[in-house]
Amino acid sequence: MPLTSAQTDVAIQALNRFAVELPSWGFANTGTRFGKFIQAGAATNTPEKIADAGQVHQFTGCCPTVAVHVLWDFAKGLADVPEVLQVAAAHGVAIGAINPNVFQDQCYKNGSLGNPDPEVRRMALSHILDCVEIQRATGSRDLSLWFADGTNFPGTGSIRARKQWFTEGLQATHAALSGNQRMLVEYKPFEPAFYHTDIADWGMSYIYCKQSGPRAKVLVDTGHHYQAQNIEQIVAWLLSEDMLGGFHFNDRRYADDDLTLGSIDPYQVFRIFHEICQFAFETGTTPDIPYMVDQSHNLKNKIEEMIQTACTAQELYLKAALVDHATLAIHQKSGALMDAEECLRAAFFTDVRPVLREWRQMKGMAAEPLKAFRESGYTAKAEAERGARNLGAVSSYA
Ligand code: PSV
Ligand code: MN
Repeated sequence: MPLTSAQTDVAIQALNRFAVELPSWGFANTGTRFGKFIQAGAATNTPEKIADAGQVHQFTGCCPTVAVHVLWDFAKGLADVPEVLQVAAAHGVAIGAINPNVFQDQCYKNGSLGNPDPEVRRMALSHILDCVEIQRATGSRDLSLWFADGTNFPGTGSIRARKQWFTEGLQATHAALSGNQRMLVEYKPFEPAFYHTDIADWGMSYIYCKQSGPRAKVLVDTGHHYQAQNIEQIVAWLLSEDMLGGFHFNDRRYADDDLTLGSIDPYQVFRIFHEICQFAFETGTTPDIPYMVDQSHNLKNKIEEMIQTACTAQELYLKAALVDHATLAIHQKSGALMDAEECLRAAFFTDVRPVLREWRQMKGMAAEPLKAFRESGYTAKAEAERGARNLGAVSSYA
């Protein structure tokens, strides 16, 4: 059934406000710890990553910002900021969340802010504070903190001492923020630490944020939950506590494995968006939530995969926006279970692709982003320009 004109209006408004941030690290060749499959056209440096993100925005119209990972994108630290800003502007995007990296250097073997060695904790904090300066220089609102900290074997670390060190490090980070700056604290139940992680779930993140101050909010990475966990309930709670800082979107079948958003369970993503849209309806507000992609693909063409992700996010957000919130509230109050659930199902099964095509055309874009990108010839050009650099690193590429 085609949308009514009232539904079309709701859909257009939803599309006008919806944006999703791309990760710079999703455009370079990456792999699993078992191997790396090189793509000849993948980005080989930060300007290329930003250029590729610009392509995704150009064809989808909903990805105006790019999250950056400091060690991977700002090798020279603050000195790199002017070039990064200039490249971003040239490609029609802005710099989004700043991600410190306190996990890959050798000194972090036993952790960063949770390391028993005070000198390592000091180095980690110093890197994070440098990132706050970069955040200030790029004008980014959010500092996005993820820690690989934890232990691998029972008894090998003091869980409570590490908690205290984290509290101190996060409070010191918070103290450095000013203006509209915020810090987002991400949680993850395991990997790379396989016995305990220092910020394992949303409750731990919530406590650290509360102890740090009002600029600290919880970041929900959809891949960082145990099987069967009710993520939308976590989202609803964080919303009601004004503690939802943002999202890292990806999907997973078993554990955090960076699968494409919605590729395994689109209804899960819809239910998350539904909690947000229902909250907006009930409170008469539009929560300002950064939706960020955190995926890094080894096998699919990286730009195509990001286009697919952005379109999926738009479709699922749109479906959630189309839930008849007023009717749902009546059914919830009267205990009409079937009717309430059907409100969600009706929206979820609505084909929103026609109105999405219409919106794109209204904005001067091609109706089918993936097709248009493929026809643009960008991949062939990138392969020609970057192939030698990418393939030079591999001896057995066939
Ligand atoms: C860790 O798994 C994580 O989700 C963090 O957000 C990192 O910044 C990102 O992935 C790195 O790919
Ligand atoms: Mn993440």
